[in-house]
Amino acid sequence: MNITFYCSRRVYSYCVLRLMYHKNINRYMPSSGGSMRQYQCNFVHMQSSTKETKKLSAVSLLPTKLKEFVEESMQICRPSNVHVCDGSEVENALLIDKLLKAGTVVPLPKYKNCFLARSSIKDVARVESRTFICTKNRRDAVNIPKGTTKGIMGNWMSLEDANEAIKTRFDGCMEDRTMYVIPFSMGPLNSPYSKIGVQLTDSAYVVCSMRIMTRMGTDVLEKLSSNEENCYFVKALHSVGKPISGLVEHSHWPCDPERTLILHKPEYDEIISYGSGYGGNSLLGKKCFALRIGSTIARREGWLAEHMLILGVTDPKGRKRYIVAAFPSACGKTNMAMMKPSLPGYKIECVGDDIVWMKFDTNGQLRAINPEFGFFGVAPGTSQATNPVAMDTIFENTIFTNVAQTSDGGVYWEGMEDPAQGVTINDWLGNSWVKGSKTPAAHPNSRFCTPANQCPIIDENWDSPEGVPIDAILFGGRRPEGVPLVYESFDWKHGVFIGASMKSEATAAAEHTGKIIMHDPFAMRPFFGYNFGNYLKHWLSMENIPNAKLPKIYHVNWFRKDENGKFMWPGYGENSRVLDWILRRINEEPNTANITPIGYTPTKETFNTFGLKVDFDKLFSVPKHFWTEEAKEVANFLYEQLDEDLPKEIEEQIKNLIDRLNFSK
Ligand code: GTP
Ligand code: SPV
Ligand code: MN
Repeated sequence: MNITFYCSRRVYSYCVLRLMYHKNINRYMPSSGGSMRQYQCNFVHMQSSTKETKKLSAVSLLPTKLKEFVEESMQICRPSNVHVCDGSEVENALLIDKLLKAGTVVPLPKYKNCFLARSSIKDVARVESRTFICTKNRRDAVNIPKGTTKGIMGNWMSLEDANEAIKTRFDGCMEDRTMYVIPFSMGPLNSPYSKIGVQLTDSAYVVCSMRIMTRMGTDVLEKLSSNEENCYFVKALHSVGKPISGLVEHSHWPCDPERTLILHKPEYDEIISYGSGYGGNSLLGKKCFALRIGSTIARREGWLAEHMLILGVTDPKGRKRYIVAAFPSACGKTNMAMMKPSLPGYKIECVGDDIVWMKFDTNGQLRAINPEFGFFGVAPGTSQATNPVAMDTIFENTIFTNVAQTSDGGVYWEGMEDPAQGVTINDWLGNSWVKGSKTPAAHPNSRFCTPANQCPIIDENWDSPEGVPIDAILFGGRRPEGVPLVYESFDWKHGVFIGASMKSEATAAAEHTGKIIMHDPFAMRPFFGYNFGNYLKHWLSMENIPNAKLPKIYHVNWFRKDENGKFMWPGYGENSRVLDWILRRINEEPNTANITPIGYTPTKETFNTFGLKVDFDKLFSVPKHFWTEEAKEVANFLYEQLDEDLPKEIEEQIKNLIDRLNFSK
C-alpha cells in the first residue's frame, strides 16, 4: 500500500503509527519526504500482499471524534487547505516565514528569534461586550439582576441565537485560507489537573502564539488517540473573519470588528470565536477555555479555575510557601509573579502569571497548577527598574504585538529605558514617533508572548503534574482611595465576601475607557462561565470539603494615592514587605495584627518599612466615612446584581460589615 500524507513531519510519524495500529500493519518502509506537507511511505501489510495506492490526508487519521469536529468545521468554513499542527520547530519556522511574507510580523534583529506584529487598530484588546455564555437557561450562565438593573457579570445568548450568529459568520469564512488544527493541553500532559483542547483557526499568528502559550502538538494528538473511547477535548473554533463587504482593511491583519463575537457553550464544552485575532479573543486556551469553560468544568468537578498568578516565596529562614493572587487585568499579576524582592534574604519563584486551576487534594491541601505554558504580558511599564525578571525573559523567542519599534531592530514602550542616542522610534502603528508626543509609542494593551520556561526565576515545580501547595489567597485591585495596603479576612466566608466586593480602576485590557472604578469580583467579572451567585456558592462550599485546610485570604492594594495624586506605596519589589507580613501571619507569629472593621491589618512593629519613606498610618488607615459609603455601595451592588441569586452567607457578611463599621470609632 502506497500512501501520500498531507501534513508536516511529526504529524506524519504520528499518522504512520496510527495507520499501523488500525490496519494491523507491523512494518513499513519510509520513502523520502517531499515538501513540508507531502510525505510518502510504503506499508507492508503482513496479512495480505495486495498493493493499493491512496491519497490520504492527515485529517482522516485523527481520532474519530476529532476527525468529525474538523470535518464538520471544514464543511462550514470551506478552507482551501487543512494543516494539522505538530508543534515542531520546523513547522513554526515555516509559519513565521508565511507571516513575514504576509507582513503580519516583522523581524526584530536586535534579539534572537523575536518578531513584532501590528494588529488592526480596530482589534487591540478583549471585547467584553461581544463575549457571551450560551446556555439553554439564561440563569445557568448569568445571575439575574433585580428589576431593570443591567447585569454586569457577563452576557448571555440563547443557543438558537448563537447558532444563527455562527451560521451567518462562519459560512465560507476560510475560503482561500488554511485551517490549522491545533491540539493543545492546558496543564502538563501527564497531570490529573490538565485538560485537552483543539482549536481550529485560520490565523498563523494564532498558531505561533498558541505554541508559546500552551503545550501544543503531536504529543497531545497521541494522548487523544491513546484512549479513543474517552477521547475528550474542548472544541474551539476560531476565525479572524471576513467583513460582509469582502473588503479586508488591513491585509496583514484581517478581522471583522463589526461582527466580532466570542461565544461559549459550557453545556457542550465548546468555544466559537469570530472576527478578532487579538489576545484573549483568539488565543482560546486562555480566557475562553481556562477561565470561562474552565470555571464551569471546575464547578462540576469540585475545583476552582481562577484569574490568578502563582508564586513561591522563600523567607530568609529557608521556609517556602506558595501563594495565589487575583488582580483584574493589567493590575499587577505578571509583575508580582516575577517580583525581585527588595527585602534581603527573600526569594520569589514564578509558577504562573495569569491563570490557576486548583483543587483540595485528599489530604485537604489546596494544590494549584498553571494551565498555561507562556506569558502574554502587558508591555508598557515593564523595565529593568520595575520588572527586571521579565526583561530577562522576553528578548528571545518572543512575539511582541503593538509595541513600538526602534531603528536598531528592537522594541520600545512607555516606561522602558530610553534607546541609545541616535536610535529612532516608530510607534505601534509604524509612524515615526518622538518622546513627548501626545500619542503613546506603544498601545497601552501591547503585549509580549513569551515561553514561561525562559523566565530565570521559573519555579522548579512549575511544570509538576501534582501542582504546588497553596497557603494564601490574595485579592487586589487599583484602589486610589481608602483601601489599605493589605488586610486579612476574619475567616473563609469573610474572604469570599472580600473577593465578591473587589473593585478596580478600568484598564486598557478591554474596551472600557476612562479611569472609572468598576466592580470586578474575584478579578473574574469578564471571565465567569456561569451564574456569579452559583460561583459564590461554589467558593463557600469549599468549607464543607472534609479536612480542607482553608488558606488565609488577603486583600492588597498597591495603588492607594495621596492628596497630590501620587502613589503612596513604591510597589513592585517592595511588595515583598507585604509578603513578609503575610508569611508572619501564616506562621502564626504573635502580635502581628490589629482588628479593624474590614479585617486584620498589620501592627507597626511587625510590618517592615525599614529604609522606606512611607506614612504607615496613612497607608493602613481604614477611614470610617469612606468605608461606610463603600459598604453601602457594595451591599447595593450585590443586592441589585444578584437579587435571588445572592447566597445568604454573603448577605450575612454584608450585615456584619455594616455592624462592625457602626460600632467602630
Ligand atoms: P493581565 O495580563 O492583563 O491580566 O495583567 P496583569 O495583572 O498581569 O498586570 P501587569 O503585571 O502586567 O501590570 C500591569 C501594569 O501595572 C503595568 O504597567 C505595571 O507596570 C503596573 N504595575 C504592576 N505592579 C505595580 C505596582 O506594584 N505598583 C504600581 N504603581 N504599578 C504596578
Ligand atoms: C487579561 O486581559 O486579563 C489578559 C490579556 O491576560 S488577554 O489574554 O487578552 O485576556
Ligand atoms: Mn489576565
